[in-house]
Amino acid sequence: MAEHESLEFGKADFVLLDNVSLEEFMANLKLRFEKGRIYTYIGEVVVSVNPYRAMNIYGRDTIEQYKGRELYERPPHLFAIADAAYKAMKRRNKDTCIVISGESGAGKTEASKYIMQYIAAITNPSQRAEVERVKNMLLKSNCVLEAFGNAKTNRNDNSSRFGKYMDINFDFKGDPIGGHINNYLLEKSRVIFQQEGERSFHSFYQLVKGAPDAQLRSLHIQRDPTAYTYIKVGGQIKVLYHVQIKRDYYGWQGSRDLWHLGKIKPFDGDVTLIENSKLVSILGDLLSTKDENVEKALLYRTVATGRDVIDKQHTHQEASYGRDALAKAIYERLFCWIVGRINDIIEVKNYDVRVHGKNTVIGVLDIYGFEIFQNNSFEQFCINYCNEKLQQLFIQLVLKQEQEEYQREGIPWKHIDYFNNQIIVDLVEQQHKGIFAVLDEACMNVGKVTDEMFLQALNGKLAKHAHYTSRKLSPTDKNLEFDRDFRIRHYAGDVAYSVVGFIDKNKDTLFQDFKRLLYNSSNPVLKAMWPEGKLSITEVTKRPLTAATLFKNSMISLVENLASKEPYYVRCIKPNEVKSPLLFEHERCKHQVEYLGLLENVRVRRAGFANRQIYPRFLQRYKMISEFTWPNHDLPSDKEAVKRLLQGCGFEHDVAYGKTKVFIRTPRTIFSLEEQRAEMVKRIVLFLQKVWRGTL
Ligand code: AD9
Ligand code: MG
Repeated sequence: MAEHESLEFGKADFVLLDNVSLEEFMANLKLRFEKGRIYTYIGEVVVSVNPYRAMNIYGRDTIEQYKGRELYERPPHLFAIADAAYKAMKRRNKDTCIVISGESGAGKTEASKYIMQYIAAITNPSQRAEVERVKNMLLKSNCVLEAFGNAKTNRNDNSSRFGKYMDINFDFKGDPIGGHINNYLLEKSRVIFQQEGERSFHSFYQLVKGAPDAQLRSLHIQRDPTAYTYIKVGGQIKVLYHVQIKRDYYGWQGSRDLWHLGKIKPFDGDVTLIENSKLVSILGDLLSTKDENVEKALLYRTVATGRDVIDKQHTHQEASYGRDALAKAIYERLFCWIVGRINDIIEVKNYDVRVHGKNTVIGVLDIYGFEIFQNNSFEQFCINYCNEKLQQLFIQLVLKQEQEEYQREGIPWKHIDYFNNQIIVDLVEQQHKGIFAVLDEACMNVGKVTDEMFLQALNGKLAKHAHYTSRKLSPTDKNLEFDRDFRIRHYAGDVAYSVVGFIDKNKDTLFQDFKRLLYNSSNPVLKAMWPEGKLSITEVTKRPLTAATLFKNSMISLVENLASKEPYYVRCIKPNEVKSPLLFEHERCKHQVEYLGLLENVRVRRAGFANRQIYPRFLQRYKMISEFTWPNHDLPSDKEAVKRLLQGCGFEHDVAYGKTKVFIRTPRTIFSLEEQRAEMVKRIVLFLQKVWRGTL
């Protein structure tokens, strides 16, 4: 427990509140926010409130203060949690992960960057060149991925539109030797459409504003972003941070392979481009393929009818659909390609486990936060489902397993209630009955299935579900404005989703003609992005997995991966809707504290134990500090020996004895045991040295 700060700043750990009530929790959170203390602990969980202003707490001097320290020795900070994860990995050879959660704009991405910076700053004291290279690449990759994967939304000016999980690999010395990034579902529909007040991905505006004239000319791009339909839909073409954009642009343009991105930029969103042969020839040039092939792919579709293969002309609507699908797919594949290139550069090389020992991992997860917009579609549905999954993981690891373990070990325990969102996770992902399953079934049907038919199917299957409703099921509900909406009661609030576009987005069809077109490009990078283009029309038979199924599978494996590591949590809170550094909107914050389950977290933590170890392991580590156990004990069991040891040290009041494990309430006790152990180890070494030298 962090106790060192003056009380003027409130309690540094919510566990120290006099009474665990929502009122006291909120009063402490507000007091600390107003005093500029944006971080507070719940045991080892960091609660962070977005300050919306530059804080002078991330510099070199602060890093030095946290390096190698125990959590409760310094004021709460992200650096302390990063250090704890690092220490656990180094001391105990454990894979750890830092899970950062909170709604859109709460500060997850910023937190993940500070954590990475901290880890980079405290490692590689001997300045090995290869390690420096890896660290550099890990840090720089952020800039590139943010340019291509972040955008201004109505919730956040720099909103992550993809999920990111980054593993950092460490060698036996604890220095970073590589890494790997997994990216999750990029919101590619943004390439062709933005809600009012929003923008497309930063990269488009950075290119238009930042690239030198000659480069733009060679890409046939004008400086004026209003010339491009796709990036002005949201009406927010104004570049927000001109200076920064220039810097960012130069940040990623250094990676010369990325340049072909520019080549797709002029892909303007007008079907008239077919009428405008100049645009077709620009596209042919930029895609390194023949003009007539571009035109044909945009206007025709090759279909197999029995043994015959014919070219069927698109209707106006089909052509528009195909053009948009192509633009989205090119951007998405480019994004994945960039991630792949970064992975090539940062992957662990030349590491021999037999020589260097096990390499361990710290994973950092920064996803898109829970979001509610004026109009919510398939993308919001996926993003919010992802947040449900992470909340479920938190519940499993922090609230549920903890309590189950006390019960299993026979430690007296009064159960603490919490809302378990598993019911909502099931509502979305359950086989046969879940929303994704119903959607997939609708997409599987031959013949024309409309979004409305999908909604009907949902209504039929889920009419009785406590977390699902729609206009049809609740006709008098004033919060459901449209017939086309269904509403989910999420852990973090109610969201009405418009079904319009669900079927198309889930099928995610891209005509094979486009894949073939790009596979046949003479640009090797483009070609490599479209391997399926190799197949001829008669060879393409297998239906690809739907977007929902792919996303669901990737979320399930993400959660499995996180659960296999020792988790550390950062819970981010957004203090207001207007990005103000001063405003603490009480109701908004209270709502987040409630849905994040923070109060329950305090209760479990407060009644619980910070540390636990099975008896033999505990003895092995600390037996040298007690005469009863060193070098061996003669007590009937390890449990008895541990009891004697702890009694002897005067820690009896701070521990409980389970069936197989000893439970220690405060970290301070562990810290003290560690100190005594270090002292004894030193003495033993000195003693042995004397014995060897024969001076004893
Ligand atoms: V989203 O789910 O990707 O839409 P995030 O990632 O939770 O969201 P982000 O980290 O992007 O939010 O923070 C939003 C903005 O808040 C940043 O652009 C900063 O302007 C501001 N912010 C967040 N954290 C800090 C901080 N520690 N110090 C200063 C901050 N400003
Ligand atoms: Mg983010």
